[in-house]
Amino acid sequence: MATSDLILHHYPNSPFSEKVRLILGAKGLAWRSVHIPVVMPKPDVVALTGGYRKTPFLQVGADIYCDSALIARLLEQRQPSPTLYPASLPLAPQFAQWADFHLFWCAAAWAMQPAGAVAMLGDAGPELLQHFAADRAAMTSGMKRMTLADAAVQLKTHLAALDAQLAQGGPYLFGAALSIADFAVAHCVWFIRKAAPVAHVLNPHPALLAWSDRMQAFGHATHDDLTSTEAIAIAASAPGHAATTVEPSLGFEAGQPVNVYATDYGCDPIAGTLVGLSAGEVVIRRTDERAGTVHVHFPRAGFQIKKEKLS
Ligand SMILES: N[C@@H](CCC(=O)N[C@@H](CS)C(=O)NCC(=O)O)C(=O)O
Repeated sequence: MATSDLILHHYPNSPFSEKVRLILGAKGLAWRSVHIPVVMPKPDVVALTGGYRKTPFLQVGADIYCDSALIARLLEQRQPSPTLYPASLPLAPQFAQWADFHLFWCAAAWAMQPAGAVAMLGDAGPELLQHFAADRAAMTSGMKRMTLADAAVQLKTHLAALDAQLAQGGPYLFGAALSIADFAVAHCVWFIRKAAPVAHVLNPHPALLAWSDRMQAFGHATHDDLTSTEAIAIAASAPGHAATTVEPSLGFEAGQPVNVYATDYGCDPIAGTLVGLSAGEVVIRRTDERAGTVHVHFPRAGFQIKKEKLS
């Protein structure tokens, strides 16, 4: 197998990783796989991302792409077919944002109710379950988490709407054209299906289940394994970075020290020097003892940039 320069840092049970794995599958892009820890601490993750702790992220040499929405756009550049952004569906990315937040948190609260969590985390044991719960509580400390009662009623409403949409013929959510919206919903449904004891919530929705089978049939494309130490060494020895510029009139200047924050959860600041900015992306340069000089990329939507002194 030809070695790919696309390195996905992920873990098997991660829904947003499944979203990216299925996109890699649909596009037939070979990749390299680094398994990362499910909970903090994640020293090898932080060496590359500078503090972004969410899963997944994608590495290409010394460029680090955070957030599945941005990773999807990079993969689209690499392999435009099948497109994730058909011209006939201009609202697909906005719909995907809804699924990645609202549908995801309903699905997560439903799937991680005690019976589902035990099935998902399996042989983890009570200590690990507790550690997992404390880790996720810290990650979402600024956010109002859904109760199971909230999630149950909202999830059922969303699932019924998705099923009714697909029952119009599909084969994809918005008809003949596959789009990023399909992948953003697919990972939420996949997560519920993995939580087998509570997956019955999907049973009244045959069109949704058949579509989920179709999405999973894209598979994950060919990939081989890499250790996080090897991935860090690849960053350290990379010859340079992807070209990037700070566009004018967006409120910031190249070379400014900034902090970048996710605005929903996992909002830890990532400090660096601004080297790239557009309507779609913010890029900072930072240096790590082991990884060397890396460029960390974030989507502009869902992230805040603040001019601040480097700490
Ligand atoms: N907006 C992010 C969300 C990523 C996300 O929430 N991932 C979950 C796992 S699927 C996570 O980071 N959980 C905490 C962790 O893995 O440490 C994206 O689209 O990539």
